[in-house]
Amino acid sequence: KPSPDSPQGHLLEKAGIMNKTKVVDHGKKIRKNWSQSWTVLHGGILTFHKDPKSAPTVNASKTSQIVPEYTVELRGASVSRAARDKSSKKNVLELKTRQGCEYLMQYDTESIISDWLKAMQDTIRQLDHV
Ligand code: I3S
Repeated sequence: KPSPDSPQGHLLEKAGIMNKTKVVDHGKKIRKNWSQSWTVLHGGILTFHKDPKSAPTVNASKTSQIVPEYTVELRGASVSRAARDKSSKKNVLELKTRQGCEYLMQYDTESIISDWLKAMQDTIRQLDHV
């Protein structure tokens, strides 16, 4: 049953720290720039927040954690384990959007990465039906 908070019904929600980099921007390959990100999955949107370490001052670092860097619409997206040639890092996910953007997401703890993979796949599947 749709709730006021999520008009499209129940969508899984998840949040945590991830390493991420954008690799393709609207079809154009871009240079990797891995950074840590507070990552939130809510209402079919994945939001990567800015790396607090990139903040210009110590005081700004708290607020920068809540500033979105990328917002990714999961409707029509696909996510899977990245092929080995995509990164030398372990536990890497590849997220491709309908708009032709691609992101890599990585975390050293395998269980955390498999939970994110499952949550995003479930969300994408649910979005197919609404
Ligand atoms: O796929 P690539 O180009 O080997 O990715 C690595 C580079 O982006 C590298 O940066 P510079 O080429 O600017 O020095 C990064 O430091 C590495 O982390 C990238 O590779 P991994 O395998 O970590 O995704």
